[in-house]
Amino acid sequence: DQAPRQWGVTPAISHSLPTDQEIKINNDLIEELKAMNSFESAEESQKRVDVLKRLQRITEDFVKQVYTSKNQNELATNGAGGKVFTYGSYRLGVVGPGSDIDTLVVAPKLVTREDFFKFYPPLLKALNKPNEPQIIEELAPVPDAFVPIIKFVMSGISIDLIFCRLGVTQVPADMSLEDKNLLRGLDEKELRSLNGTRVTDEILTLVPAPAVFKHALRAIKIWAKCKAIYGNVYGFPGGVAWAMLVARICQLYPSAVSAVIVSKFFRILGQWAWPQPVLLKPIEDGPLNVRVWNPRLYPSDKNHLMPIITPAYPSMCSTHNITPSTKAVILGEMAKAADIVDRIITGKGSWKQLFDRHTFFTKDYKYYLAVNASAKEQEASVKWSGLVESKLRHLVMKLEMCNDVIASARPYVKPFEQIQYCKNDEEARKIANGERVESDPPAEATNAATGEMAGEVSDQEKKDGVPLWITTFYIGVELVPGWTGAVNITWPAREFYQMCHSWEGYDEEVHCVKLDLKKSFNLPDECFDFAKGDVKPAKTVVK
Ligand code: 3AT
Ligand code: MN
Ligand code: MN
Repeated sequence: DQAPRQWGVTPAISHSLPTDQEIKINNDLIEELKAMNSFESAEESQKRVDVLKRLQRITEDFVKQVYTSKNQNELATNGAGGKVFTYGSYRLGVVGPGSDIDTLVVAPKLVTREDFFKFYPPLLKALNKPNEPQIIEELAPVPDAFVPIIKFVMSGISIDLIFCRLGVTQVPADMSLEDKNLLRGLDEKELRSLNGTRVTDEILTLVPAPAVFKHALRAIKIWAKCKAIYGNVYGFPGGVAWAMLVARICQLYPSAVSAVIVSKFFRILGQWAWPQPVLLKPIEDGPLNVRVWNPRLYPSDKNHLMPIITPAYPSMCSTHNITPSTKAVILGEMAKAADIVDRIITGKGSWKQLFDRHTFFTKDYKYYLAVNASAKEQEASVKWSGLVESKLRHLVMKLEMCNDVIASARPYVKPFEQIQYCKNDEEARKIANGERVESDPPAEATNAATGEMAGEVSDQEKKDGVPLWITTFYIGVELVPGWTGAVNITWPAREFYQMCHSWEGYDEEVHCVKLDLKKSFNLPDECFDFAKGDVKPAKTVVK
């Protein structure tokens, strides 16, 4: 007999085939995923396939146009090719009804990023014909982003389109991005653009049974979102990190069904010897002069608390944002989930219990710090709120340094957006700074998640008013037990303001950031999903 193949860096824990009971519980899990609307319909999946086919044709036209504009001969032009790759949840096979498609355009070396931003958007716009339903909507190129991107909606599906050129003369339809020598000569933006596809492609080759992996990952992603522990910028694992964790468990149980993977997931990772890294394969060396994750070489890599390492060269830590407090929250949720899943596996509980909604706003804290980032223009607001968001976990750490008063602090993983129409600039300034104004201006609070309007604003008021785009982030604040004095956050606030204000794009005429410490019963409605049964905390009357 041949020994079974080893997946990953250690031998499997068990090669056991599933029992009848496990198969039944796995079917229950799939049913629960369906009930939670995790899967989309066959028509919706077909629509994604059609959209991608269309993007492939546009990509070939795009490359040809660039070649022609650079006076290339017909032979070179016709052979140049161009290919659309995917990454993100679509590539991993876990898209749900609301997911976007994350796509990467790869072109031969003659085609530059500037060409991409010059030629590609007009080709998209050309799909829209007068007096017909618009195929392309919300077209938004962002050439100066960390990863330059064109965002748009095509046939109703959100698309993130990024670009990379390779040092080759042809990009044929069967091109693969596996060869790390393709990375030679690329700039940092190109390397970052290529990374998503290379990592997701490789994850899929490193799991024994992709279908088992995909269902287990769907379950874990829903669980992490229900517990509000999903989101890289906030100090929690993001989609790719959760995928790698699931993949590692699949490697340890190559013959298991998804339900068993989910149950082992919480025990094994909840008791993992962190900061020992989670690896899907040995870390590779490569041809570039770039950093590969190595705690023995780089002191900053040694600080990673729960390192989850991407498999594709150059390997990186996908979880460098995790802090001591988010780590504690993640491990706490894993321990609770492990107990729940033990009951499910032995037939004493149901999957629904695993996906209970968090109680972040309804129960968990008495104090909440609202971080309001506001701007007078929409475009400025997008960048500014992103900047403030990226500094939040530093604020959390600063809050936790006030450990005579604050026991712990935890960021909520989603921003809330609203537009307020103010009477004039002076009022806008006051509102941005959290000062009281005589009469509250009408607020058009659009809940980012539901799209619901909180208040009606007449068109006249909109026309006359000065719009203020406000994005609010919340941090739950737990005080030291027995603390009854004032909660003074002057120092962390000052440090945080300084950090935000030192952004190179900061303009005090346009941007404002303001902290506002609230008691739980003063939280606004936007924090609650009443349809899901949330009950707002009430003010307790002391007798
Ligand atoms: P959805 O099904 O789309 O909700 P997803 O995992 O595809 O889940 P995203 O589309 O947000 O999530 O992200 C796909 C990948 O794009 C994940 C990450 O590698 C990259 N990415 C997303 N947002 C950022 C960002 N702000 N900075 C850098 N990379 C990002
Ligand atoms: Mn996506
Ligand atoms: Mn995306």
